[in-house]
Amino acid sequence: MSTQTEFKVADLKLAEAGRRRIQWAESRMPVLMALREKYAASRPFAGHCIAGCLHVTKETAVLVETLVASGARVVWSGCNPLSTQDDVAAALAAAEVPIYAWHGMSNAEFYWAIDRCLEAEPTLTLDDGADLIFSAHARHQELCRRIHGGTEETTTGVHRLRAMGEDGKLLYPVVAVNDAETKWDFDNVFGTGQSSIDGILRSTSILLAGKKFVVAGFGHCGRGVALRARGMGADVIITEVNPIAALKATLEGFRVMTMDEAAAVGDLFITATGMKDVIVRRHFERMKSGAVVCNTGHYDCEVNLRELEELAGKGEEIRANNERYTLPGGRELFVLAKGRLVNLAAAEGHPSEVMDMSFANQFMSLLWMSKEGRQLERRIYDIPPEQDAQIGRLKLATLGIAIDALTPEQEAYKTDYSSGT
Ligand code: RBV
Repeated sequence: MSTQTEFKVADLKLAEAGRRRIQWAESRMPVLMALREKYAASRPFAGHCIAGCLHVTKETAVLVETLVASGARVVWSGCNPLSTQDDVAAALAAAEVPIYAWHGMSNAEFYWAIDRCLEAEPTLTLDDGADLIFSAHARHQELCRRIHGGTEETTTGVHRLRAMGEDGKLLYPVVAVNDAETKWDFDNVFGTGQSSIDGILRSTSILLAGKKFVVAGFGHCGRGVALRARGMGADVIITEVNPIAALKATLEGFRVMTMDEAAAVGDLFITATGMKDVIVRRHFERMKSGAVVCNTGHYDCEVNLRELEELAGKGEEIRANNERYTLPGGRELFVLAKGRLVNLAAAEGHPSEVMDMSFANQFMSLLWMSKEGRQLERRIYDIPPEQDAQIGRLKLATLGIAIDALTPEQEAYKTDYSSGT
């Protein structure tokens, strides 16, 4: 074993604290740990190098170490400048994982870290937001010819990669992990719901009960946040651009209005849209003094902070992950986590229990691609329903929950078009 693993983290002395947090996550991720146990002997990833670009959290560390235990060489960078948990990064570096990630890295350092991972000549890539795939395509095309495939963790990344695939620009196949039922119906809804509220509370400690809580976007993530905020007694308002999503929100009992209307009434705003410029100058101009603004979408362009700075100058940090902007006339607005993912920057990201299923999907998708070799088409692949069902069954078993099974007669009845009423 090399004792000279290259890495760049904030402070290696944090490794012990990081290790304790990783152990805590392991105790809450039984599906991933079962996969680790299952593949530790056969080491199916032997000979593969997996480059990952995904939030460096305690849950991600459990995934990384499961891939290593299954025979892979793994190199890692964070997928967001503010989401790296420095103690976890230190623990991975101490365990000889080449990792290039620290909290607060600049944009230039972010791409520097990705390039370090690509220089390791991966055969598989794992993304959250597709920055690694985009970088490989833009700056390391020769490498793309050797990569068997990649995976993508999040909605925004999948949207962009599907567009790239449709334009015939993908140089290697990608599995859309985000679109697995055992991912987006749980991670995106319950993970985002809880962790976003967690980030808001850690950075503000406000009372949610009675607050006008504006959620922009009623997709999986926005719905998750809306449900949890309502559960805490907030008066939740939804803004949407999609008529079906707006109707769903209405029939789930939420008030729906435009952002122009909501801007004047909201106490707290959270964007979960995947779209840029959802909250812009004219909205800031209408907001009440004291309003809190944050984002839980993948990129930091949903809240246009440049336009806020044009109105109010630079923000002043008044507590961790909370900056005050004072507008002419004295009105104050508060922005959390610099408009980046509030759940990962101001809290710890999604709870381990949901990441267990998301990362089991990551593991199994990478395993499938490693077996298929270079013969797959250069397009986006969906998770096969059997994989979803298998992960669902495993998760239920770890929760000690039994379900019924159809009899053969019932199975036949499902498709029996002659049985009538
Ligand atoms: N996410 N990861 C975590 N605790 O490791 N929390 C959230 C974690 C992922 C989640 O799967 C989502 O799709 C993505 O972060 C958004 O960047």
